[in-house]
Amino acid sequence: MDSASSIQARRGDLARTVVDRLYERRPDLPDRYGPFGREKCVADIGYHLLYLSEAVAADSPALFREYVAWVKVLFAGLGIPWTDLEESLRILDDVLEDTIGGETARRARACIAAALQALPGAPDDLPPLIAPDAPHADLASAYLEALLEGDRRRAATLVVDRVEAGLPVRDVYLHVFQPAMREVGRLWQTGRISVAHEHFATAATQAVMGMLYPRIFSGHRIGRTLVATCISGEQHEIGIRMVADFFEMDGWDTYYVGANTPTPAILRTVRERRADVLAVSATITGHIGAVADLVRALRAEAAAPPPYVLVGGYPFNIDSDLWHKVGADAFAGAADEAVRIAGRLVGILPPPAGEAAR
Ligand code: B12
Repeated sequence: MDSASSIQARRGDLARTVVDRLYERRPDLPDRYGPFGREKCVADIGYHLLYLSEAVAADSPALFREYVAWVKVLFAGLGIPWTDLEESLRILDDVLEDTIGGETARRARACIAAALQALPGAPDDLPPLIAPDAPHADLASAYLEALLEGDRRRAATLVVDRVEAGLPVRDVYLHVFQPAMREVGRLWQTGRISVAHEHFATAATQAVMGMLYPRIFSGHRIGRTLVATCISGEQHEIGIRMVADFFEMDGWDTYYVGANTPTPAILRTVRERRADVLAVSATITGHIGAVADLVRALRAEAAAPPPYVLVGGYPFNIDSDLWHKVGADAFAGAADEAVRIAGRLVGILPPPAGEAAR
């Protein structure tokens, strides 16, 4: 998997060429998007190219198709017609043919074609992510409401009271924090709340997770070690923190190093801790290349046998083959599944019927 594709290297130039052509064709745009519109448009096309280059490197049209569907919703919230997005992608397609050419352009254009085909039918709004009939939906909704009202104390009390009444921490993680945070993302994406709300909800949730720690760091040990990290550049850390906590609750010794960890620091930590499993999280598709680079660097180390590598996060949930393409040993879509899969990798749980372990 080649992350340093020629598209990524020429992102700035390509974005500007697309926007020049778009503004030439559309004399109405300066009035519609105002004096800063043109530069914002260059930045947007730059993002499209970042996602496109990762989709090309991973040979995954699905990644780009999902990204474009996501942009459609985002743009609807900002009052930008999806047909403007469609037009800019068509121009991008031409620009790639004219400027990049070869196999890279062919793969990129296949990704754009898949995205363009799906675009008209993709929704421009998203349904709420806390389903009323989901387990503990009442608590998840009340927790979210408290967060959106800026009432961290109420949010914490709601959760702590239910845990004291017997609700397992695992259920709080998977059925309260996870859907509430994903709903926060939907509300931001559709223009209903601000980034400040997103930051507040994150900080509050991390604080409440901290309050539950006495219940996490207790019990039996199984003599296995997990190092858990976000890939370099990645700021989304709640998901991987949940993963680490699930391992801790199952008796693993965990070493959670958090957001945006540089690759050399991850490699060193794995050595120092003699990790059995390295869990790596990436949420932003633009970081997939860095995950592949990390796995390569880990396997190239001559010393002790490398740990098993488990990956997860948003793009891995979209493309079910992506874990394989980045060279990992396995992937899991959620924290509970991650512990089961790692248990099989290290041989403390039997493989599922009909499958052999590595
Ligand atoms: C909070 C948040 C932020 C915070 C993160 C702060 C922090 N300290 O964590 C801040 C404000 C910094 C942020 C920034 C950005 N964010 Co943001 N963010 C979110 C939000 C709302 C919640 C993330 C979260 O905690 N989810 C809950 C956890 C529990 O779910 P999870 O991460 O999926 O994790 C589970 C599984 O995926 C899996 N898993 C995760 N990692 C791993 C690893 C392994 C090894 C395994 C096995 C499993 C596994 O297990 C977890 C537990 O079950 C999401 C919405 C969403 N859908 O998640 C958007 C979201 C991820 N962000 C998004 C975006 C666009 C951004 C920004 C680019 C712009 C922005 N909003 O400011 C920047 C990029 C920052 C960067 N470089 O990383 C988009 C991404 C869309 C896309 N197409 O890529 C989302 C989906 C919002 C949306 N609906 O549009 N964000």
